[in-house]
Amino acid sequence: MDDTTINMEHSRLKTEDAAIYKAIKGEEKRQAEGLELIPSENYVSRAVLETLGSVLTNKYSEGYPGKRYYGGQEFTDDVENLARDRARKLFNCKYANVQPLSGAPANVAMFFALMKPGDTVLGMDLSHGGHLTHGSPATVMTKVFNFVRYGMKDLETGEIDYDALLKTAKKEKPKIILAGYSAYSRELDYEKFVEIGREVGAYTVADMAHVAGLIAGGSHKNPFDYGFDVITTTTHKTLRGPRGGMILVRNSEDLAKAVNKAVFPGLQGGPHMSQIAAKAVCFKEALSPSFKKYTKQILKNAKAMEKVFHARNIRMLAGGTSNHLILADVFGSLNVGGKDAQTVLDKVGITLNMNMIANDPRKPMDPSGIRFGTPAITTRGFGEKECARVAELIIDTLENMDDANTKKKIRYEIFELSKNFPIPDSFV
Ligand code: DSN
Repeated sequence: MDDTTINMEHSRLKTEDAAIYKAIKGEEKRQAEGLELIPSENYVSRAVLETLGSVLTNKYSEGYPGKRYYGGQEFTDDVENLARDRARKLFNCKYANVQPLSGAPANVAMFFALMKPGDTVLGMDLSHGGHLTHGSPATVMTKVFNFVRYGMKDLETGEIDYDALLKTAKKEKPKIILAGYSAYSRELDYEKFVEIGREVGAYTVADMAHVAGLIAGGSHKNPFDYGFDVITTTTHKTLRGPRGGMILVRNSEDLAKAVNKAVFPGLQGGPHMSQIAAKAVCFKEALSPSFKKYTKQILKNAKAMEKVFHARNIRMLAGGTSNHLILADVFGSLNVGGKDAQTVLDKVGITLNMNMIANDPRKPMDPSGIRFGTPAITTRGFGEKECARVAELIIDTLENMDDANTKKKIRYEIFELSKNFPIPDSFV
């Protein structure tokens, strides 16, 4: 496909490392000719890509602007200051640390900034939509801190059990109450979290990785407006920036100092300056009026998909969506396992991921659910009409798993849709 704007020349790489060049070209084609529905993925602008490939990658800059351990920092200081200023403006807070390499290290640094080993965190249960780093026994943090879980009261509405949360908080006396998720499709009641946090003397921290863009664009509530102390995030999901993480502090200088120390030298060495510069570019894009429009459309598009799933009687966890993602129980509704669903949809050009659902009778490597969302296809220019059609095609595929002819027709339709909505290269 020649008309895709993510097609980059890479002429030097082509002659000097043909194997990597070939893999990149393959990935470009895969991204251009199929639909990306993994809700944590997106397409960055050409400006972000160019920044990632800049000479900033050559530089070591341990420390923070004005206080580095190596010379030659006049330009890297500018870069990091710009990234921090734009982040603070975007999320309405006093302090920003833009050095975390990604979301998991951002959470690790945040834990060490706010707690001592043995302290307790109250985090959302993974099977109710929480994140691995919020206390999954598979993570090393559970050997250092004590994680206690909370979840949904009603799986069909997604309502969080705030009474149980308060009761557990009073009993467990957590240092941190963590609000945030990676497979939950509703908005959280931040006011309630802060109320409970204040009652038991815990810090309130939001991990907004999935909804950072929705918050930046004003389409979702900002936890800081309700008194949250700290926010962690990635920058590459709805925020549509480079892979990376960030920790924001609402207004406490002491907390901001603790966060800085925990990131460097506590956890990381030299910050990745090309990533930090690319974060700054993405923040500038997210501050533009068109980004607000983009995030509103993400939500409308998810609603359009929800409508089709409702109409065709496919069970959605939490009863549907109020954000950018849907978690559908395809095993319960269509007797198709999540793994098979992911594989067959990949073949017709729709990429999404299998996912555990609450009370899942199946295993993580072949769960009952699929998780999908609208950030990337909305970047591509899809509106409600196209998203509703994609939802129909997902269900058609899963209802015709063994029908080669139907799958061939669907693959062709996806190919045509992708061609008509090339990946854009600029958002300004
Ligand atoms: N892996 C990310 C996701 O897909 O939601 C979260 O870290």
